[in-house]
Amino acid sequence: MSTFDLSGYLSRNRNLVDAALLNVFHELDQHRELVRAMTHSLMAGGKRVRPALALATAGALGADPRIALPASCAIEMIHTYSLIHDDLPAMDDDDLRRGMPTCHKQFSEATAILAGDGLLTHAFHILAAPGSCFDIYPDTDTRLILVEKISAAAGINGMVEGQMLDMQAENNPEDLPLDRPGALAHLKKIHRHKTGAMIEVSVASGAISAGADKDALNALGTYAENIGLAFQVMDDILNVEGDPKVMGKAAGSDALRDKLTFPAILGLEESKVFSKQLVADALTALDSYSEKEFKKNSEPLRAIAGYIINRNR
Ligand code: GRG
Repeated sequence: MSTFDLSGYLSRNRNLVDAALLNVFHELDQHRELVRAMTHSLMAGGKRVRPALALATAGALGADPRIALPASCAIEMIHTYSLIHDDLPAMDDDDLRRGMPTCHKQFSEATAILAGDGLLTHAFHILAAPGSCFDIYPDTDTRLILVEKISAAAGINGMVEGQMLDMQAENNPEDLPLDRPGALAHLKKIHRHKTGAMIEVSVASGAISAGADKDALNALGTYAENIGLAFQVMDDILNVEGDPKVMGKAAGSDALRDKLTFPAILGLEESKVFSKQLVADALTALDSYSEKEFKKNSEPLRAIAGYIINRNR
């Protein structure tokens, strides 16, 4: 039984990331409406899971975790932009996010669109020109690789495509496969893109920032792929458990017509078993990397994998 204090670890990392983000924004005029809208959402108290993964990965490879801070901040800014745009009336039309009014509710719809655009573009600016925002940062060649990987994960073959597939599934449910294997394969495809890609690139960015070798990148890639999917399966489980209307519904084609989710295809209990199997596979992947210090140093990564399926929001 591990005695690792994950909540202390996550809270220290959150402080590190929040301080670095404040540093990034310190350079900008705080009174500008656009900057206020960006920081309203960015500093609204997200869990900072993706930065924690990047920092924990760099630490697992024996590097100073702070080397992964530029990528961590960029990824959190991109993640926040995606939430701002996802909440817009044209998408999910949500009033609350992270316990606060959504960006378009607090400001205006047009300002929220621009705040998302600002976060996305400034994320790549800080990777290209980290300047005085960070005490340490990867060399120029490494930062260029980070720009390549993070833009690929966030963009048209990653998160944006995942959002598009999700939207199409919602708007055109009649086009979805209704057989269990077909529906499951399609749902995995949506979430590998929509949620998984940014989680995978968080781990990859920590590894790349730390100068990982090929074996480490492979083992960590499999770890990240599994926890990325587990994160979404758990998100679906939490949504079902928080909604009494869906709670009693059986898995199967009727439930699938409501919304394509893991509990709708597999049922609640099998979804829980599936999420546990994904985390077990993630841990097995970490075991496959045999570098001497890695087992000890990767304790935070193991604990985060467990947290992903034991969290309550
Ligand atoms: C608009 C291009 C575009 C993409 C949006 C990620 C996304 C794509 C939409 C978010 C919708 C959603 C609730 C997805 C479920 C999984 C998920 C990404 C949850 C939010 O991430 P957390 O739990 O949130 O890490 P915090 O607030 O803690 O950062």
